Amino acid sequence: MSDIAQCRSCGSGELSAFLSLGKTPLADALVKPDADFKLEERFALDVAFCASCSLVQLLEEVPADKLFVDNYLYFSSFSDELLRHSRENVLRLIGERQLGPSSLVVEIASNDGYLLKNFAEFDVPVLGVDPAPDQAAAANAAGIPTLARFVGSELAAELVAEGKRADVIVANNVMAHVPGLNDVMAGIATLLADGGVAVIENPYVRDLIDHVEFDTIYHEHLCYHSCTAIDRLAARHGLCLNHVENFPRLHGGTLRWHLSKATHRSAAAQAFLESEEASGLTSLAYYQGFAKRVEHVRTTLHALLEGLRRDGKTIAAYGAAAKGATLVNTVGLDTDLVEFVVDRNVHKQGLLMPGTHQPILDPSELRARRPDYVLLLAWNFKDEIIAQQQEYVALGGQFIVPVPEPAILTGSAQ
Ligand code: JHZ
Repeated sequence: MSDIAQCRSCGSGELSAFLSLGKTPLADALVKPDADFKLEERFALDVAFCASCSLVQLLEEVPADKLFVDNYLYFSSFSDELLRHSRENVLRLIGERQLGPSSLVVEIASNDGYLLKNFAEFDVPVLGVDPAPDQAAAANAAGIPTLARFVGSELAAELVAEGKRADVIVANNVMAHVPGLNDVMAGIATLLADGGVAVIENPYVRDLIDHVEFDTIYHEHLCYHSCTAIDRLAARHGLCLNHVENFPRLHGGTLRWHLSKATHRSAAAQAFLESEEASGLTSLAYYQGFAKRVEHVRTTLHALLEGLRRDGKTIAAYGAAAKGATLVNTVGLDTDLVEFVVDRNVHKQGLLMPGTHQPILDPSELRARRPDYVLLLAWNFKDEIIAQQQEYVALGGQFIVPVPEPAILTGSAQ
C-alpha cells in the first residue's frame, strides 16, 4: 500500500483530505467460507480533493495485483435496467453516427460483452478490452472479440499500427478505477479516429456528495469525477468535452461525457461546467461538511438496525455489491445485525461478504427464510429489486434504504 503525494490527474501536490472511512477490506474480495479470516487484509480509505484540477480521489493505492483479485466477480449482465440503458445508448450511437460494417467500436472495460453485443447485432464491428480474465472469456465465448488487457497508450499504439482507429470508444464505469488516468486518456486520443467520439460514463461526484453515497467509495474506485475534472484531463490530451448527459437514477447518479477532437461545447456541457463553478464543487469547501453527514448516516443506520434486532426482528440484505461491502464494514453491520445477503449473481453465491462474513445466498432465500427486513445494499437498483420481490413483500417483508437517510420503506414505496 502506498500513499500518493500528487494528484493522479494533474500532478499537483495540493491534495486535501476531507473524509476518512477507516480501514476496510477490499470491496470485491468476497471470501471463501473455508478461508482463514485472519489473513483478510484491510486498507485505509481516505478521500482527498485536488485544489488544482478538482479531482476527488483516494490518497492510498492498493497494489493492482491485490486490488483486482483473481476471482473478480462483477458481471454487468445481472441488471435488466443496466442492459436496457446500454442498449438505448448503442441504438442512438448507431443512428447518430451512422455506424455500419466499415465502422469500429472499441469498448474499454467491456466486461462480459453486455454492451458490445448490441452493436454486433447490427453488424457493427466491435473490439472489447477488459483485463478481467473471466469476463473477457465470457465475452469471447459469446462471440464478442475481447482482449484481456489494460487499455493505455501502449495498446492504443499497437492497435493503430494494425490499422485500427475507433469511430466510437465507449468507456463505462472505468475512469473511477484507473490509477494512470493520463495514460488511458492518451490511449483514447490515439485510438480515436479524427471524426470519432469517446462516450464515457461514470458516477457523478456531485451526486455522491449531495446524496451521501459514501458507500460508493472503495479501494477500486480511485477517482470520483466531475465535468471540470474530466474536461481538464481531456484537454491535456487534445480532447474536448463536447456534451454531457445526466442519468440521475443510474448507479446513484451517472454522467455520460462525449469527448472528441472537435472543440465545440453543447449548451448542456457549458451549463454543467458553469454550475460546478457556481455551486463551489470546484473548491474544497463543498466537501468539508461531508464527513459529518456520513457519520450521521452511519450512526442512524446502526441504531435503526440495532433497535429492530432488540425488538426481535430478523434482518437480511440485498446485493453483494462493492458498495455493500463498504457499507456493512464502515457501519459495523456484523452477522448479529444482518444475518445473510442475497444476490442473483450466481458467481457470488456461496461466498461471504468481505470483513463481516454474511453468507451470500440466492434471492429465493428471502421467501424461504422470511426475514422481517431487507437492507438494500444495492439501493441503486431499488425499483428493479423490489419489483422482483413482490412475493416477499406480500409475505410481510419490508425494505430499508441506507442512503441518503436510512429509512424503512412502507406502503406504495415498495
Ligand atoms: P452494483 C458496480 O459497483 C461495479 P457495485 C463497479 N465497481 C462500478 O464501478 C460501479 O458499479 C459503478 C446484484 N443484483 O452493480 C448484482 C441482484 O442480485 O450496484 C450485483 O452483485 N439482483 C465496476 O458492485 C449487485 O446486486 C438484481 O435485480 O457496487 C449490484 O451491484 C440487480 C439489479 C442486481 O454495484
